[in-house]
Amino acid sequence: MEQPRVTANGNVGPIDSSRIPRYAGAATFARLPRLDEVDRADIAVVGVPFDSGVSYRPGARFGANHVRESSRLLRPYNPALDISPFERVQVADAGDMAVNPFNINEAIETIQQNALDLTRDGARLVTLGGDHTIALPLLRAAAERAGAPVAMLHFDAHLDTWDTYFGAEYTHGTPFRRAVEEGILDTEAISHVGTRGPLYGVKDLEDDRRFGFGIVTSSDVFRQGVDEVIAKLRDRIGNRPLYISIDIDVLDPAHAPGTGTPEAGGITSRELLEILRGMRGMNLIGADVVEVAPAYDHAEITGVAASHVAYDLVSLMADQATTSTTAEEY
Ligand SMILES: [Mn+2]
Repeated sequence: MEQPRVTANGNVGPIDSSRIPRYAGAATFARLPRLDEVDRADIAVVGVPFDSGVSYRPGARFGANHVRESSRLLRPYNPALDISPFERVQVADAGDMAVNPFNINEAIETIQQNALDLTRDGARLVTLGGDHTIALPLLRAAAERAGAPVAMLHFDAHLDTWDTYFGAEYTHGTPFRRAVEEGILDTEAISHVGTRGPLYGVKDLEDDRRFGFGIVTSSDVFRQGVDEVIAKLRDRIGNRPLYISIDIDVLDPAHAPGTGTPEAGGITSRELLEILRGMRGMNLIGADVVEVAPAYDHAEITGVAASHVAYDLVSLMADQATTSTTAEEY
């Protein structure tokens, strides 16, 4: 079937929803073209169907396709940032990485290599998980492309800086300890946002602080408010190359029931989107949205939240790529 698309400035955009209803046809992210249909992309949205690193509920291997299905209603103009991201730059859906579900070490190597391949010509990646294990190889690739350790904002109910589970070093609860050990994070500029819930002990927090992480808890977002949180984060990160990793469980289970390790008392999808929009102008070089597990979702609540979050990440990248305004000037 013919697929009429909205095009502008030489960029091939979504399928024209005035001619083909949004619910028709195979899903790509925001109904954008596949990467093989446009040959090149400034921003590539890619899936990683991998959940062999989870410690509780499995199912995030189905996350990327669920987010694609839930992204059909994304429209091309983002009023919150006053930008039409798909007109500004070429955005494409790069499909899924094919990773080994039975060998975590091999999967991590595959993800790192695929991320390097996709960014060879300067494209920025927004990756849809998959469980949080995948952030480690994505950060390795981001640091290699940046030529330096990268700043990171990590939105999550959990720290993900634990050491091992059942002796395993590479799991969805350990990627950021490994990343600090590997020297790929700029430890002057790394923060968790939205953490909450019980820990194994106070040593979890002591270790985390020793690695250099700042923490904005879910309570901090509530008590201090979004604007104060944004100001603190911007101050800490400055113009450094920034990677944003978003575990959808940073949202309260009311806003994201479809995830593997839910915790009560989370931030709202409105707060998450507002904090992200507050990062406008930052040097955002890569991002991921992980831990969407559709088997526990209802009415696409989690999928819709994740797809809007990914849309705002794409919008931030498109904005930063096409304006000369620096982080300090915003
Ligand atoms: Mn996580």
